[in-house]
Amino acid sequence: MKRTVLITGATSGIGEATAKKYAEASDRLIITGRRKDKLDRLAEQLSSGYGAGVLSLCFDVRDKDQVEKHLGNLPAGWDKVDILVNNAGLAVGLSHIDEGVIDDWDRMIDTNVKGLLYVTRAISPGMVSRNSGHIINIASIAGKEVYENGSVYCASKHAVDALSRAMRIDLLKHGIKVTNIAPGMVETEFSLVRFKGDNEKASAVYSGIEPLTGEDIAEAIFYCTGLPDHVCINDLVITPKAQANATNNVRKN
Ligand code: NDP
Ligand code: 8X3
Repeated sequence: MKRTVLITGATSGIGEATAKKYAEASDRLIITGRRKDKLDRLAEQLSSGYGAGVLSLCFDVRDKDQVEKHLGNLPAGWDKVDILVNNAGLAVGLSHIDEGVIDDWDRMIDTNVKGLLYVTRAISPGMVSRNSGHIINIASIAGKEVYENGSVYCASKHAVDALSRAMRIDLLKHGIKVTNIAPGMVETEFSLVRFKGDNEKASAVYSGIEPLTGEDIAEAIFYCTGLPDHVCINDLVITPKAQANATNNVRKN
């Protein structure tokens, strides 16, 4: 049976690959993001390339009124979300705590933590009323460990990790599964955003390493949501073979 899958941050990287993965399986997609051109292009690809039903919603997850406007009133036929992938997120900047840029901190906390909460608050009541659903939270290895210059991003992903564990308890009696996925290095637009558009710094992150791709993470998400109803994967840490954790990796050159 076709499932309705809502993916936040589907305009690039992990979210985009995940949308394609579900479309390939003939599921129905609600895709979101701020960049309308990218959203429109993806919607077109999903519907003409895969024949998928698509609802595309352009909004900023940091804006709770916009989240409520779009997700609190999903159109008929789209209002029963089976799978929510809380993926929209970002790292902005790298700095020691005493030199941190407060606007960068706000962007990370507002997107990664508050945005995820607003979206979950809008979608989870429907799941509760139907006693079914699956929420996938895209956290990070930065939610398992901390590293120099990454304090606020790491804190925001530790919050996602804690929210995954806590929402699993709250939603347990309603038959809703919660899966936390913690990727290591994935080559997407992530580093370009972290380095504020500096391509050279962004590509250096992946030099000499075969990083994960958005498709690798999409595969894992899809797997977690395809298991028998009584099985719930709680937490997955996924790194490239060349990465042991946030600070130890081997590079070829
Ligand atoms: P990308 O930068 O490629 O994708 C991020 C997505 O989030 C985009 O679609 C972007 O869309 C969306 N987004 C960002 N801010 C907002 C916002 N305020 N409102 C709505 N959408 C927003 O990076 P990834 O695919 O790598 O990142 C996806 C998730 O994976 C993030 O949560 C990230 O923290 C996490 N992650 C990434 C890792 C990596 O190494 N790449 C490793 C571990 C976790 P738009 O700009 O159109 O709004
Ligand atoms: C992204 C992975 O190691 O840059 O969440 O924090 S890392």
